[in-house]
Amino acid sequence: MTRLFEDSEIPLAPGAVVLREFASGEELLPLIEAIAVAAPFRHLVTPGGHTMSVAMTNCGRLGWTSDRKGYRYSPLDPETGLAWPAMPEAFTRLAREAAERAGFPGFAPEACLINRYAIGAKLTLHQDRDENNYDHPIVSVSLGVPAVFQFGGTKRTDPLKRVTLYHGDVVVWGGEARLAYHGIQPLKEATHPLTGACRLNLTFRKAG
Ligand code: MD6
Ligand code: FE
Repeated sequence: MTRLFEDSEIPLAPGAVVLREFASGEELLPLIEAIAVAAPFRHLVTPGGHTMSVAMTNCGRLGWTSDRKGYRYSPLDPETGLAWPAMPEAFTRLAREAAERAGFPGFAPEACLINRYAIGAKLTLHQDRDENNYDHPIVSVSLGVPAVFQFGGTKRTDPLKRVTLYHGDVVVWGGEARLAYHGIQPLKEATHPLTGACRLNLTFRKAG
């Protein structure tokens, strides 16, 4: 594969870095397809009653889910009543290697949330605060159509920076950036040879 940005690391904020083209979509996409057969993508409802535009599923011992009662990590897929599909070894390895590159050695995620964005889908500004422990980083992998990631500070009203995330980019987010507000702007019309008119994102966490 040609790697235009081989090994380039772009600091976003203290504790947050983009590793350009760190992940191989060719390896990851068939694994995501297999997970989605066992645990289909679905549009979750927020505690406020809104249906999310992003479709989600999970793999690993715990999965992130939402309904009218709140956000939580659950060992079972509420849709099927079954355990989430196991986390593929290639996922665990990628997350560990990316975290290590960013200065967080020994990362062993037990939860992988998989987000699927159609054109126009977005993720409103939020903090990731449903985990029990903020000492571990989050590793986030972008695949398919590029998206504009926005990130601010620990207050919703802090000024936002924007960066476009491309196929294969990995963001590692920890330390003092761990509780920064962030979101994804509405996906612009585009197609990617491997995913079509769609963006996929994997976020790896240690939840407990
Ligand atoms: C996404 N990502 O990229 C959504 N959260 O589709 C996130 O919400 C996120 O990229 C925490 C850390 C990194 C992330
Ligand atoms: Fe997030």
